[in-house]
Amino acid sequence: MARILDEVSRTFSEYLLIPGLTTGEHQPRNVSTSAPLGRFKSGETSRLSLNTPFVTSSMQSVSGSDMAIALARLGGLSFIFCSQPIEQQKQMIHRVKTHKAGFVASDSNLRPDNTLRDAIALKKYTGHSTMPVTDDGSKNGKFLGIITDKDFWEFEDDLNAPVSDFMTERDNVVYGEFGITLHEANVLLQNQKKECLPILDNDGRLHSLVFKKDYVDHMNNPAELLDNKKRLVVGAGINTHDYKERVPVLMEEEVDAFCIDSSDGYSEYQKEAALWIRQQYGDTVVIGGGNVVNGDAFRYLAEQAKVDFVKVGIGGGSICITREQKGIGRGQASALMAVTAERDRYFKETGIYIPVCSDGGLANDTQIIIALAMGADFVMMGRYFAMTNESPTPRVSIGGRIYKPYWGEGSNRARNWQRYSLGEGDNSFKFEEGVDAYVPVVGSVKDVVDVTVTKLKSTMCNIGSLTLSEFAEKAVLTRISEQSFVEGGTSNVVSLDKDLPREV
Ligand code: MZP
Repeated sequence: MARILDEVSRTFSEYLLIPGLTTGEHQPRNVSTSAPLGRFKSGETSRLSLNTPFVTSSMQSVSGSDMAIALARLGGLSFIFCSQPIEQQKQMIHRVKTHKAGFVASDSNLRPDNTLRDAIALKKYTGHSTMPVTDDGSKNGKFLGIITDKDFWEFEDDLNAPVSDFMTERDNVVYGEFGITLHEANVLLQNQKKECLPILDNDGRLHSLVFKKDYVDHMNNPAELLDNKKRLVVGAGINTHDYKERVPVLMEEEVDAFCIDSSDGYSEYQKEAALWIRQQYGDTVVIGGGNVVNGDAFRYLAEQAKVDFVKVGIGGGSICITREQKGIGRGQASALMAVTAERDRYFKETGIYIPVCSDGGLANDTQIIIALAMGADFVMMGRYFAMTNESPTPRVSIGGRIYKPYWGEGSNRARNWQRYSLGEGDNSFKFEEGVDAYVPVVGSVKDVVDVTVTKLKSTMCNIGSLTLSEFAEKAVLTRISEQSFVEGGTSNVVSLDKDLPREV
């Protein structure tokens, strides 16, 4: 007969943290948000750690190279999506690994005969106000000049006029020659008091752009996650169907971590895939498994599959309908607590620590903080990152607001049958487990991560902790009633944000 667990499935919004003693040393500047990614023995440290405990979902609408570059620069990690041809995924990893901080490929380019109207539309589309003009409008075309939104007046100038009438022509542009170091480029920017330096090759073609703001950004990003060759760290999603072809190709790029991407990871297929990779590549790469929602599954992946980290979560993702479609899953908080409890038992028994990742369903910063307090070593997020400028989807205007498409890997749009199919695989895709949606654009990855990390550090100080492991050890949580949930919002006041119409 079926067994019914005593516990009700619970989610993060049902809990609050009780503050602990805060002392003088508990200040955000003293707090470390470093988190292990790979398994390690008691007394040792993980061979790869995050400086910021956030990773991106391996999803088409989330994790391309721009996202991976932006997040690694902030100390987190992206798993480049695997629901694409192997060569294409390799190219994305290549871009991250060869990313020279500071030299960026231009993604907003115009031809000289494009109109001002085109320039305005392009700026709205990419969010970038500096647009090189090349002979064919491509990012590596012959460089003819540059136009920024300071060069014209949108409501005064003739929007049908060509950009060539308004751009600064090449002869008047300060540029750098290909081969110049980043330091030299920054000195040029500083001496010439410029915001942007185009880099041209010997034939006068545009190679890349160097921005003053990136230099400032770099100085403000001491958490950057680099490998031992000073390249950005990047991960890749893989599946249990074509890993024998995919993994060797991705390893040519010296990818740092794999995450076996499956909606149900408690399977022999995960074990076979993880052991095969380990046999081929030893400990040179971190291997994560999942997703699971209970202690038995954790132990199976830890003991039998020997994975480095275990990912928790079935059916909680913002675009996920697995629970509705198949009746499997578990409230994310209950799932996470069951798995972290097993991880701690396993550590006590064996002296081996296996990091746990809470994946999906994190609807706001508070829930991220609660997940880390419940013992997640790091969190994986899709929606959170899909909303940023760096996600690989185009911006669309709906009803005057800017959105980006965000779709599940189990949606008809992604058709990632490998993530959901068991056994030999059946790519006929008979039913959906994810939806196709839109999310509002909220700014850059840096904008959102900075705010979340600031809140996290502040809460860690409230609990009296300076590291994430201390945070989880000291955390005391209370379940809340519906009434205390209401009490937690604004009450008995007229809120300028919620209750009064805003002047536009
Ligand atoms: P969220 O951060 O948007 O709430 O959830 C992202 C997570 O949902 C992913 O990391 C992945 O585990 C899961 N996911 C991705 N696609 C689907 C689907 O189509 C899904 N059902 O559940």
